[in-house]
Amino acid sequence: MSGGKGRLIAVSNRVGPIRDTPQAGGLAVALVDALRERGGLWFGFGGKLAAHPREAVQLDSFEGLHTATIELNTADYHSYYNGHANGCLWPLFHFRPDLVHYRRDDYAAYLRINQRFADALAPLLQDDDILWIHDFHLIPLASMLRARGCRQRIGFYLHIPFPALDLLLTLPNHLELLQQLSAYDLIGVQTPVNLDRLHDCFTHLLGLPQDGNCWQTATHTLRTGVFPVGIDVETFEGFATQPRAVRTVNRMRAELRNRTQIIGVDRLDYAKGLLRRLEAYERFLEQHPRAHGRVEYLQLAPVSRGEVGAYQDFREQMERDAARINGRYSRYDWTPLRYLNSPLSRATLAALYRASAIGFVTPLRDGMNLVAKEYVAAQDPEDPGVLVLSLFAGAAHQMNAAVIANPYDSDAVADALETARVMPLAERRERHAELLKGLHDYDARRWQHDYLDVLSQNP
Ligand code: GDG
Repeated sequence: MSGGKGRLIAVSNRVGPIRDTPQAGGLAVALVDALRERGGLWFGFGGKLAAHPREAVQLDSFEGLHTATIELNTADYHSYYNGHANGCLWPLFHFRPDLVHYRRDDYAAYLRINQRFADALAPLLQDDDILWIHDFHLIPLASMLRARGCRQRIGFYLHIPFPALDLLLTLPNHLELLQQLSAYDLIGVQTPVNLDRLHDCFTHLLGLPQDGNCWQTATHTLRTGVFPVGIDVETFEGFATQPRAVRTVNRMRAELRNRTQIIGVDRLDYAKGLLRRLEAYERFLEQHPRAHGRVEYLQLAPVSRGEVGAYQDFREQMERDAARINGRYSRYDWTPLRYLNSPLSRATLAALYRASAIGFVTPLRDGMNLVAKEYVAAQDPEDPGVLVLSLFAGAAHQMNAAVIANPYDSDAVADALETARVMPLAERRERHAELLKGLHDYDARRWQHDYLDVLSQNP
């Protein structure tokens, strides 16, 4: 097997768009950063569905970023993406078995789409390429590439949490999933607790012999490791301080008239804890009448996976709860909550983070959560805001200087908001400096270097 001097081939469900602002979604943002830095090819679905998709791979390049994309069959894609990936694996891996819909037909489509990826990708590969496959949509891909004779080194990175053994057992094909994972040369996860859960399954369900982070399979040595995803800190700081952003921040501050702005930014997804977050904000308003008229909560929640049933129900409930809070507390001169579903540019987002004195990030379960990191990077170090962060975001493992709260305890989250609201400047600066140092120490570059270094080394 070859080492790591060749091209980097990054593979993810969706590629691009490479010419526009990246869409909402942490994976796209992190991958573009990694490929720009290292060079190589980004392979995946290009966004065009058809009853009879073209076999040919489309190649494209823009500012040093090369892509190879494929078209997919419409019906298969829906079963694979809305069905097995987002209707079964996503809720299961986020500890929501109540929302899991497993269907054999969806799983068959998931395998067919992965076969299609393997068929299109295998002929593009050179002997010394190194492959980095991303996320739960593509778990079987390494085993399928191996079946087509590919000998390159292949790594997998899981952006979302790995479930506890008991939960994984509820998946009818859990053994197959673990065998598919064991075909990789390296599996990376976000935090040590996810690694422990993965190890538990390898030991107790596959019975693989272990030596630290090395596992002996029938064919090769599989390695595992923790590689926390970081952001490109300088670029984000740059967004927040460019003249247009500064004008947005100033305008927003003038409109706020000394009110404290709380900001939440999440794909509209039940795992992000938005319903509990609204409940906690309502609790905060109940408990702190003096804050009425003095705080405003801006929640940005671009619509995501709108074709999956669980997301539609969740969206309706969000709208009801947001309306209830405003109905209960609004005054003619104050609206306590603004709730927006349309996506914004990254530059506007950075300006909004900077204009907000509190970053409100309380997922019920999250692989990492890049919003927590972006919020910190966008702050003015002289007068920084405070991050309120869920215990169950992977980011909490690295960001101890945030105000950490349990998202299932609405009183504790309400307390955390009040702690953040009244925190003295000296403490805000101290916490921010520590958080910012952590972002620099583990940024996007470090993430991809650490991962690709291990993948390139011989076990
Ligand atoms: C997965 C894991 C892990 C959001 N709204 C807008 C917008 N965004 C951007 C944010 C951020 C990204 O989307 C969201 O990233 P997260 O990390 O919070 O969450 P997921 O999308 O669920 O990502 C997650 C991540 O992968 C990386 O490993 O951290 O745990 O679930 O970058 O800024 N961007 C723009 N407009 C918006 O309205 N431009």
